[in-house]
Amino acid sequence: MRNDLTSYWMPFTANRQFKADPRMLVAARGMFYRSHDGREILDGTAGLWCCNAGHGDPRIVAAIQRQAAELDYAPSFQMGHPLAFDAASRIAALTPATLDAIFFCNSGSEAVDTALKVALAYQRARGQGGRTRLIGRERGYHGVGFGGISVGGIVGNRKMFGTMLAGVDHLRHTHDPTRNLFTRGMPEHGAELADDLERLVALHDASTIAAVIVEPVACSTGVLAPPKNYLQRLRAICDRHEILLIFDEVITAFGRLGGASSTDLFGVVPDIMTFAKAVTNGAVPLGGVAVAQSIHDTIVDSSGPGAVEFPHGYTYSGHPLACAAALATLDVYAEDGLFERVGQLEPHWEARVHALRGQPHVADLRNIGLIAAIELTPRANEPGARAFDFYRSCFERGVLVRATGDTIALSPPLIISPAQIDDLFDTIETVLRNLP
Ligand code: PXG
Ligand code: PLP
Repeated sequence: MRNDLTSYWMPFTANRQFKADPRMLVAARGMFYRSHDGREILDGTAGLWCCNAGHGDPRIVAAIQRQAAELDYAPSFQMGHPLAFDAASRIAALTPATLDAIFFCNSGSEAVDTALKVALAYQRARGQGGRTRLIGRERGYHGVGFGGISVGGIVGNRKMFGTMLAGVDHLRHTHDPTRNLFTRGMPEHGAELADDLERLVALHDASTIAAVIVEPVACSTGVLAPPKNYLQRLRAICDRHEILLIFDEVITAFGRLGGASSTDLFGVVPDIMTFAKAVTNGAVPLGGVAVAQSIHDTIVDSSGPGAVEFPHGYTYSGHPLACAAALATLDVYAEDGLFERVGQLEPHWEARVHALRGQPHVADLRNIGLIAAIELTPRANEPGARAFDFYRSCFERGVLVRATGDTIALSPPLIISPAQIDDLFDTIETVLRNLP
């Protein structure tokens, strides 16, 4: 390794362990990364859940190259450029029919902060300024901004950072291994866990609650699909109490579940949804929120002429390169039928996932869309260690997976072939059989 590794403080990484034994990726094409030692690595995670069209698609590369030469940057405040409007229209056409106002930022974390701020601004604009409370859910991941960790429910991401936002509360999570082990798709049991919102309404009163934010499928915590009817029930309770429902679709949006958003699969329409990651195939950072037109109109119409109606935005909101990448990416998804491909691959995917039942260390298996989780039995007094060894061993054998806690998450690019699904699971079986 030629590089000096000292200066780069790596995100969500065991820095000392990594720097003692680094894993570097130097190139990528299609389904494969190339490692610094020249090996082809099958991408079982679409990078970090973003590269749904695989790597280096020439149509996306060309669009970014063209845009960099044409207009590298344009101020985002009090100024526009055509591609930002085009990208917003294109995204609005893919999100649920009522979500037509698109606000751009640069990441999922910023999208979450933006969504929470839209919710607060809306409640105030409609004369409900007392509704300042935000409700998240245990085990939720909403990025790393102060808003996101406040509504998030992963203790390791919260405990170092003090009191965060005030007035946040959390719903119970939906994982119930006593009733829902080895679930294919949505768990049968647990719709009633949505009623936990009624507990929080009884505790705080609805007049203090602005919004509830959940991931339709909670991915980072280990892939938890919503129990059947859970999201419908949550939607109904929000409606009853005039609480906004925010879906954090940073992972689920644009293909992962076989549709543009989770609404295409679950049929539940949020008031606000976030997106990031796959919107540009990961090639240029871009995040955003899709907001109900009525929410947008209430905020915008509540201030006088000439006023900045929503004092929020980023230097790089609607960045030209990101918008070019988004437009090209969404074209590729449509041209190549990649959302539909998920439905075609799913039976084989699900069969290979659940064929792992009975292998050493396998405590649970879950799948939905082109996502799977392999939950391992943890080693005594060493949480996460077995899954991390599994991840390293897969990497040595030429397969990239993701370890979170003692769960292995899989989310390959949607271009994966059935034969590559077999390669992925053949390697996983070998690793499981040899794992201490
Ligand atoms: N919300 C959700 C639902 C996410 O999954 C974010 C917000 C934050 O996005 P940014 O772009 O700020 O990272 C995410 C990100 C993993 C993993 O392995 C998941 C994410 C990021 C990195 C790793 O589970 N999700
Ligand atoms: N900090 C300082 C000192 C700034 O001037 C700015 C933007 O102008 C920011 C933070 C916010 O940066 P961004 O708009 O890229 O989020």
